[in-house]
Amino acid sequence: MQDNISDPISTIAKQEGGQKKASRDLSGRLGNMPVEGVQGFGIIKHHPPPFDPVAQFDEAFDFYEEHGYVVVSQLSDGEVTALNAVCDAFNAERGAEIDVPGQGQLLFPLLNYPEFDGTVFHPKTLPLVARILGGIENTRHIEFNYRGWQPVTSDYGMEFHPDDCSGGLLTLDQRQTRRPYGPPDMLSTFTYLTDVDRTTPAFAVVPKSRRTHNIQRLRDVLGDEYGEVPIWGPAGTCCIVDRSTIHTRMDPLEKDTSKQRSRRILHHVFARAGELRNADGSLRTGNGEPLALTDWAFSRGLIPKRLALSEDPEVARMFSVWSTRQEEWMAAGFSDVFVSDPKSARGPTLGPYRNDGKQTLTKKKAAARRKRAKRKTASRK
Ligand SMILES: O=C(O)CCC(=O)C(=O)O
Ligand SMILES: [Fe+2]
Repeated sequence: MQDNISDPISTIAKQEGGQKKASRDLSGRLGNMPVEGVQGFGIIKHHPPPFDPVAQFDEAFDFYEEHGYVVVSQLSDGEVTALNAVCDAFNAERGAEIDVPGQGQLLFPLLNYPEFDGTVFHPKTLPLVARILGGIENTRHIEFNYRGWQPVTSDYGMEFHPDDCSGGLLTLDQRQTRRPYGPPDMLSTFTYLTDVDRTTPAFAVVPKSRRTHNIQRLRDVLGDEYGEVPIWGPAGTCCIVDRSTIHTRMDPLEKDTSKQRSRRILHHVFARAGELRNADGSLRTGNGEPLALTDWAFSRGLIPKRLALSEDPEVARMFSVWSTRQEEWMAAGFSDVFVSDPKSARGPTLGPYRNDGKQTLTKKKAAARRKRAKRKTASRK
């Protein structure tokens, strides 16, 4: 079977086997801060103008396949205005309750804000998302978060990183060696609700990085082709990206904080369901998994009744990947008290927040939970 993605890192990785790592080749997040005081190497490159994902469907898909990301125009001005009005309301209502240290404002709109449901099924992006994931029948929604950032009070200096792909089930080695590479296991869409340019932070990607987690090695391999690409565009612009592509929230290039502006972003994560086999016949792992639970984000990944039990079969299928926490919530009759997370609430906060990040899962418990979730997901496919 031919490989469909030829990022150079995948061929280099084999040749390097057994060689000693260069000392600067630290893995993980530390390895992605090679230059003091700079995010990445500071080698800034630019993406072409956003594609119209309907009129330029094939071109947008081809660009994605080559680079691991693509930028498209998604929301209309009317949609941006309407969604921002909802965000204004929940920001005013929740205040500091949704301020997460180091993260800015974080809200999970899926549970109580049906106003955003259309962004999951958006006609501009869903067909392209589905094509990348190998068909709408294999496309599942697993997370939705809203993030707000303000100059000075929000954090600066996020490291370049891949988002942990497949809840840690897919190792770097598997990502580097599987043939064919695509379709990916997970795909993110980042949609801007505010204009993004050099005065704001920008979602930024390292093209062709989906098969590594270290930008130093990638730069060695790509040479002059290596670049860090801030996604700039008007509100309504959307970046569709392999979840394992290396990315960050790039600080505003404008360093005078009095000239910096705030930014709002919507982040959806889709997973590929169904079975895929490698060229050698072995079963590919990592597909269709719910995201691992984070304690400070208790309502992350929960799906409300109107979607999980929708009578519309296409909606129900889209929301059919359930974590064990989801099953516990359903067993509790979708009770508000069970969620108790201001980061997904609407209206006045009910009772104490039971999952404020102080509770920690032991490693053993977390592993058992993942194993159970895996078994359940597999039995539903
Ligand atoms: O806010 C951004 O631009 C990127 C955030 C990020 O890395 C993430 O949500 O995984
Ligand atoms: Fe990330």
